[in-house]
Amino acid sequence: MALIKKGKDLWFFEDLYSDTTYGFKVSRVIVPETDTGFQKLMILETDRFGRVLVLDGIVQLTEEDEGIYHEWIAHWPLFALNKPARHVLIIGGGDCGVAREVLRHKSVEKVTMVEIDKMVCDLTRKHMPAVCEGVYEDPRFKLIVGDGAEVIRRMKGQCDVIVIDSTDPIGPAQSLFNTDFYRSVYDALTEGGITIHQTGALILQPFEAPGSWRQIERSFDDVRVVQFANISYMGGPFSLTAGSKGRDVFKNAERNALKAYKKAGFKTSWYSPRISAVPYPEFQKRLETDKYGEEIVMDIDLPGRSVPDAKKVAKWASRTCEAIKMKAFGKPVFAGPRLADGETLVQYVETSAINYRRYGRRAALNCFTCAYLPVDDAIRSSLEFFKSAKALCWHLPRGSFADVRKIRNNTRIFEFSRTGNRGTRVFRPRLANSSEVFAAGFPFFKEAGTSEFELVMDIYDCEYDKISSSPVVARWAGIEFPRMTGLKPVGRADAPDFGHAKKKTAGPSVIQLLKGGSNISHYSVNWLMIVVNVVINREFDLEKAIRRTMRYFKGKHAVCWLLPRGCAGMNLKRVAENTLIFTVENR
Ligand code: AG3
Repeated sequence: MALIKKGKDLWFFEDLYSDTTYGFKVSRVIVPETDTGFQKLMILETDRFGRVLVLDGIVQLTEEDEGIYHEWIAHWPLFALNKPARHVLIIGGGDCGVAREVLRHKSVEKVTMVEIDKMVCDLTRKHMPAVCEGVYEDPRFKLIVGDGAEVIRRMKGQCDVIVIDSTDPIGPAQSLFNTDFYRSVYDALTEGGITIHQTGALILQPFEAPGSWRQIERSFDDVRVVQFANISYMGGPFSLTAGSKGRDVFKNAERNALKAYKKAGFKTSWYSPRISAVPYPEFQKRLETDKYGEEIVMDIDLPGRSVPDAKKVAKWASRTCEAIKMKAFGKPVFAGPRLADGETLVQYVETSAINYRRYGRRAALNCFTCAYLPVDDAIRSSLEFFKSAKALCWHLPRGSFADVRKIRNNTRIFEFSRTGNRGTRVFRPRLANSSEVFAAGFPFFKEAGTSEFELVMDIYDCEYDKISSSPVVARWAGIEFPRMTGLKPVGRADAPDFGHAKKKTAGPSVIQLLKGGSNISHYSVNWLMIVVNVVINREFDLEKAIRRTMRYFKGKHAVCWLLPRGCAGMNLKRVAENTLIFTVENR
């Protein structure tokens, strides 16, 4: 599909996106599409851009503008260092453009390049010799043909800079975009070392840079996004994400660069130490604080004598959708029209779900979105709908990769009244140790009047294959979770495909109604993370449930909350003291 005849001219159109592309006129096909055993390679000649290297239908470089990318990805980390670089490792980069730029630094004694696909080296060397000019002749340069993810494990503490010049995280480069790989990159760096990775077009690949950021953030001491724009990589601003070993490395990056550049004694065409390393600081700020979603949890008293049935609650759900400006997806899910005590009703929305269940005369409401959530509007309209005077509220930042202390601080517990709006007192949950929660005899229902509770889990670093498959997540919700907790499923797990994953708003979602409550979960395939809410009126083995769930999805780290539900009217401070936040590691 990449090459198309237009009249008597031959045109190339890039295959990367299904709904947008760019193209150029080809004057000659130098290497017709060839299967290298790893990918499909093609080299084209154009009048405008010179020769162009294409892998799997995606433009990797053109002779005309390769300097922009190669200069930034090589010189930014090398000049940012607190010390002159001696050993540089390049993963990928078979065309040798990165190696060429790295070798211009006189301090560099050794450049090791690990390329999995030797045909990329051979064919670009033959047909685009200017890109690798001087590289193969330089005694400091060593090529290893092999898998970078494996070779790097043998290089502990040896490299000052590691440049990952890979293709996009589809095809052979997939193993270069996960946490285990990033951890081995960290281990291979010397103290004060820097790694840098190409992480895609900011706007056209909206989850790539944030995804890599979150993974690099977990393994490295500091993170930066470096941006540039060229012609080859369609889509305006393009990102490189860098990680440092050591806290203070990037702090001095600009100053180091100005000094080292002056001393280096060579000129660059595109890179400059005078351009701020972070041309879009607001974008970086957003990455630092971003979260996957947010949730407002409300406990309200139901006035009057009658209790709402499913029809009425479905109306609340659709009102809530209006209030928070979210489209409802599909029909509400519930066990029976009467909506008996402890029974849940769930309405999927564009990016996640809102739900209701009732215990006696109290209702436990949750409203979760993976987009901006107008919290006050959600509460106000719910109070209005049920004619309830007051809501006890927990506002939770979900899937925020920050430290648990920061997550605790961003968790707010407060009251909200129909007439007086938000109460002025705001409390935080208590930071607990998992061993306290997992101890035998942990009091679930310590507070008089609470007979149900909620376990909220955000599990990070899960395995892609586990969380992207609807049958696999449905099996966890419908069979494994009831088995590990002894909670009784009501009906089967509901895991419809609304195309969230494809649209990249979120992953699949799953509902399992339980006897006395429910288990609702959402899966973020882009951030390798899942969020789970279990509201229930009986105890179960928390440690078993959390650890086994982490094991099932191969998750490595979890941030959990435990909320006492159904305590509207209880002293707010006591509610906060009984609301716990804790982490669980599974390394
Ligand atoms: N490697 C990075 C190509 C990225 C293309 N991706 C994209 N346009 N989203 C280039 C190899 C050059 N040495």
